[in-house]
Amino acid sequence: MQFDLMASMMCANYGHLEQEVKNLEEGGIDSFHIDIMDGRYVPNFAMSLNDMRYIASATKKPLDVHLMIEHPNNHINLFLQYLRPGDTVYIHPEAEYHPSTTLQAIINAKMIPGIAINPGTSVETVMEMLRIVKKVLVMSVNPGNAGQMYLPYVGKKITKLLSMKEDMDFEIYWDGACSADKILEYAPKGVKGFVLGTTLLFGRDRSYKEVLQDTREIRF
Ligand code: S6P
Ligand code: MG
Repeated sequence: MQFDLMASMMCANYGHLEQEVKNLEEGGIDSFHIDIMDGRYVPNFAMSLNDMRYIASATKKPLDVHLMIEHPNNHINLFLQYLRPGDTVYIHPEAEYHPSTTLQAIINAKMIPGIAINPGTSVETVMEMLRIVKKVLVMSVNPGNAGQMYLPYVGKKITKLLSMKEDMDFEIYWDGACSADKILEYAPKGVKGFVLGTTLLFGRDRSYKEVLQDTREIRF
C-alpha cells in the first residue's frame, strides 16, 4: 500500500542536523516536515526560518512546511523564497483574516497549498478552503508540541474528510502522535501520508532505516 512518511524535524537532534537529514534520506523518508512556530499562535517556538532554510539546502527531498504563526501572509514571502516548486506550505485558517489570499500567494509561487485543521476546528468552518487546497493536514493533537497523546475525537473528522476528498480534490495527511496502529487503520481508508515524530520515529534505539522499513512493511 502506498503512503507518504514525513519526518517531524522539530524532533531531530540539532547537535548533528546534517547527519540526521542524511540518515532520514537513507532510511527512505519521503519529505521533511518543518514546524514553524511564533510563540503567539501556539505557546512554543520550535523551528524558524533559518532551520527551514538549512534543511532546504541539505536535501533534494520535498519540504512540508507547517506554519503555526499568526497572520502568515505578513511573512509568507520570507518562507517561499527558500522553497522549491512542489514543496508544501500549510497555514492554519484561524490564524489569518483572509486565508484564501495567503493560499493564493502559495499557489502563485508554485508551491502546494494546504491547510492544517486543529482538533477543535470543524470541517464546516473551512469548507470553502477545501476547494482551494491540495492537502489537508489533520492535527490529531493540539498544535504546539511533540510527544502528546492522540485525541480520539479527531477520528470522526477524518471520516468526514475522507468522504469529501474525491469530489473536492484534496489529500489528507495526519499530524500528531502517529503510531503504527494509526497507519494500519487509516492508510487503507485513504489517508495519504503521516508525520512521524517521537511516537514512532525519533528517540528510539533503532535506526531510522529500520523503523521506516518496518513501517512500510506493515501488513494490512
Ligand atoms: C505539533 C506539530 C507536529 C509534531 C508531531 C510530533 O504542533 O505540528 O508536527 O511535531 O506531532 O510527533 P509526535 O509523535 O511526537 O506527536
Ligand atoms: Mg506539524
